[in-house]
Amino acid sequence: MTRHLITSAIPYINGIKHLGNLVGSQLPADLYARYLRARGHEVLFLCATDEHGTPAELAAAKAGKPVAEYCAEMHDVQTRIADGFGLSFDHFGRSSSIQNQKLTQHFAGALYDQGLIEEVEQRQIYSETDGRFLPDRYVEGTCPNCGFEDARGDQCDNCTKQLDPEDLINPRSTVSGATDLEMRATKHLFLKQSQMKDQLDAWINSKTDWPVLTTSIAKKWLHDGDGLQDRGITRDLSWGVPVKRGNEDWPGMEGKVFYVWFDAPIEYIACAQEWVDAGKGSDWESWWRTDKGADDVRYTQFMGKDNVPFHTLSFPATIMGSGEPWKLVDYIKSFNYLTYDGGQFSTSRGRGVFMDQALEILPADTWRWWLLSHAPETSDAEFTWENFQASVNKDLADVLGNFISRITKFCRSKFSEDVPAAGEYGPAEHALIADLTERVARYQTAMEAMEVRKSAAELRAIWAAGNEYLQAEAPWTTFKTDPDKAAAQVRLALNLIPLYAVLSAPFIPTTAASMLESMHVEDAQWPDDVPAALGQLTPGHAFDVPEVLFTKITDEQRDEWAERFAGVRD
Ligand code: B3M
Ligand code: ZN
Repeated sequence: MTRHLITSAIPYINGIKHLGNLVGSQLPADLYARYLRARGHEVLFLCATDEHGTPAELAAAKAGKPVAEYCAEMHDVQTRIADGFGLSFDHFGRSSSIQNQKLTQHFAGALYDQGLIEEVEQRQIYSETDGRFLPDRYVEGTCPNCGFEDARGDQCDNCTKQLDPEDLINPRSTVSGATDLEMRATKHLFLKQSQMKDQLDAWINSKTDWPVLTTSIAKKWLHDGDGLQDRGITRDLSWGVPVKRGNEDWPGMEGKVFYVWFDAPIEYIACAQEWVDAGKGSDWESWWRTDKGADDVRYTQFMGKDNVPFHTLSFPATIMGSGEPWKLVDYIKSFNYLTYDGGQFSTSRGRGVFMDQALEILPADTWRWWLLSHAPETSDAEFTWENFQASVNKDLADVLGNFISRITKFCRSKFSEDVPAAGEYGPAEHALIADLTERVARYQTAMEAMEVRKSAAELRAIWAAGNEYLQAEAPWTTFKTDPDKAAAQVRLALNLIPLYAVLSAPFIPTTAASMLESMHVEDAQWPDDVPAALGQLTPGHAFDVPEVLFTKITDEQRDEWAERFAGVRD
């Protein structure tokens, strides 16, 4: 059994994520974590909220709250929603944790000691009233191009011209409205990634088994244009990890914090410390330090394609550059985008379904199934209400739900709520067992390879095999002439339910648990031996006919939701 470390990209704190965010990182990571646990592996599955940077400060200001308070509240909100979706994190941490602060400062110190950090003089806008340097987005004024009065320091929203803050006429601070701004010299830290280009290049080239989506993005950044650029890793914000090297102050860096993309991936490591400090585990170093046992760990990361450069280049540069024995990622599974009904999801316009809304209207398993079975793996995927309705009604209600309800009800009406004892299996039963044995092997192969859509398709085919068997053998007809044979057919069909539950649990964990509960199966095991697993409900084993597992989506609901989530146009 292998030890598996799994991380999902950590969602920004500034608001509730939409379904496109969910399917691009947290949900497939959860699928994989649940599958590996079910196969008996030791798994540490970590995620966190990404709490620093301008977006967090701006969102807090908009909410009229101190940023620390805003982040704490939003972390609770995101935790609740993650629970609602059944995301089985071993720990859901916070990048603003003290553990991450210390570790980020530690990495900066180590990189400095290795000669990989350069101090660069820059000129930047300073606000006397605010007593701070202002990032570009914190300066507004009149656009020199079109005269728009609320142009931002980085861009004019009216004419879209890219700007520098010193281009603005009558510039003012968005923090205080102050106009006593001036250009001043200041220093920033740069990580000399360019010096590590060869090392990173060799590392990426060694990853021949990675998805093309992942390696092509990494190679583009390594080789296109000017190649790998040195990267500014400090910002003039008050919210963030204060710039230090280890425990020491960094002269000239007073009042500055690390850039959010510098500290966010370090949270993957700090999160393991938070997990231990929260009393949920022990020995985080055995997961992260190759000198402390992490050599045996297989580390897999999940993320949307926009996050790939940071995980294939910047974060590995941080780790490799430190000169310390930290664990590097073994496999990066990345995703394209999910689009919404012919366009993009839009937070500002409320377009598309957001995680909290999704849970308000339907059970999590419905969303999990649709999203995973349509995961944007080889290309972007599109959410439409028609497709969602069709897939829920067909796959979940007609195929899986109907199979279970039909066979349990039939057994109750003709025999009892116990597994019938009579009859022997014939050729059709043996053929079904052989077919399922093969299908389960194929499903496992797809799951192991993290081929999400393919896994869903294999699982759906496993469900369908049960329905086809019932359709062909028709125990309700057999019963009229040969009740013993019908009893054997029912016995096998009932045994499919716990098998389906265990196989389906990574996709639809809540439903799987209630399937096992109605079949009175505690402590269900993965079917390493499918024929044996299909004999686990022995004659006389009691069960209950389950409640309706999946309710169909009506045309009225579909149309109502399509309208509700279309977004307000501005
Ligand atoms: N928070 C972006 C995102 O949520 C960013 C990921 C950080 S992963 C270290 O897509
Ligand atoms: Zn303009």
